[in-house]
Amino acid sequence: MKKVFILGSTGSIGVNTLNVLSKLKNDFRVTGLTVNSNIESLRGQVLEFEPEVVVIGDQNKFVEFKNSYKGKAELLSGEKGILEAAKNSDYDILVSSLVGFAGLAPTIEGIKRGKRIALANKETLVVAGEIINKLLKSHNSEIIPVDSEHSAIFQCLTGEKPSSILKLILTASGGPFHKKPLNEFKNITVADALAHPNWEMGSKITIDSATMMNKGLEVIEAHWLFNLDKSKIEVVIHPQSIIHSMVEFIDGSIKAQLGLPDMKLPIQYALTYPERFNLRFLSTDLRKIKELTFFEPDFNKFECLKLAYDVMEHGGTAPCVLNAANEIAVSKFLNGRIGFPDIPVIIKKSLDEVDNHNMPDLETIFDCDRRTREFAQNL
Ligand code: MN3
Repeated sequence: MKKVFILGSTGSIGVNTLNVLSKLKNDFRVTGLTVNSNIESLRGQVLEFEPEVVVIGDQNKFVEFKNSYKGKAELLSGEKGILEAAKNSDYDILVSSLVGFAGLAPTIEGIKRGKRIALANKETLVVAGEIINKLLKSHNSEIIPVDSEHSAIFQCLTGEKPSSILKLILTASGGPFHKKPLNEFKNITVADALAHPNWEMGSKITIDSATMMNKGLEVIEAHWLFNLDKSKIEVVIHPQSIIHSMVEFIDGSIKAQLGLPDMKLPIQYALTYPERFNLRFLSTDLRKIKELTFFEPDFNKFECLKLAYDVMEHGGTAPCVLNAANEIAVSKFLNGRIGFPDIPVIIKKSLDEVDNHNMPDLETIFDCDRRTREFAQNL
């Protein structure tokens, strides 16, 4: 019986994880859940899975939940509570599915305990990849990617030698604006940007998909996860989202992983690896899909993707600045304070103005994140 702790259980990945686990109750038990403020959904989850510890980020919601809760779970609150639970509670697998930079600190607690990390929070590797890789080694912990592209590559690489890899090919749906001309980007509304053609996700990652920053973050994530130079990581637009990513080997062979765009598959694989468990309702009928097409990404139109490649060149805290500025820019766009084309502008200005530190330690990264947010907020 494997014990699972879920960071962010009412988000899109968290809900899908519980969905998967509800059918694997003979092999897995949920021991911990954390949410930010959605205590309405949390109540049902707690009733069904009876975790030992529950953390609620928002203080008011914590009090509200505590006053009506009659179960036996230990209740904690705030960022401190999340860290404490990640540090001390009982689990074998940490599902890291908080949104953004907030996922970093609790994920590190899981790594330091030598646990398996089912990683959906790509920002952890984007801002602190080098440090994370060192910690994984010294604490004998492992990351199994949940991000569908990285799960695909991970599956393609099973049984292969690193020296056989020619390049990784990350597929991207292209988002809702793949065909829209650049001069119309200024008219894009929040509703337009939130209408993703293939995937149902939270609002932050959906906007990231529309700007293609999501793919940029994934290139950086792949760089650290698979220890490959950025020159060996390519992006190809594949609007059907059936091929989740590919690996080309030195003999010209390309391996791809295919399936319907449903996060349950990569989530379950990260939990059960190296085993595969039944998930047959996800069976893909290629005769119905008929067509798989591919295009080159337009780096002029999707500047965020280019910026992500650029920060890998600079290294140091540049990816942290990119990520923090992007989080602020996306929230400003969602609040109607800036236009869609302003997102890369804010990121560029932040990269120009916030100073870069080489070989940062964790403290430097937290400081860089704070300073960048402040700077981007005031733009
Ligand atoms: Mn992805």
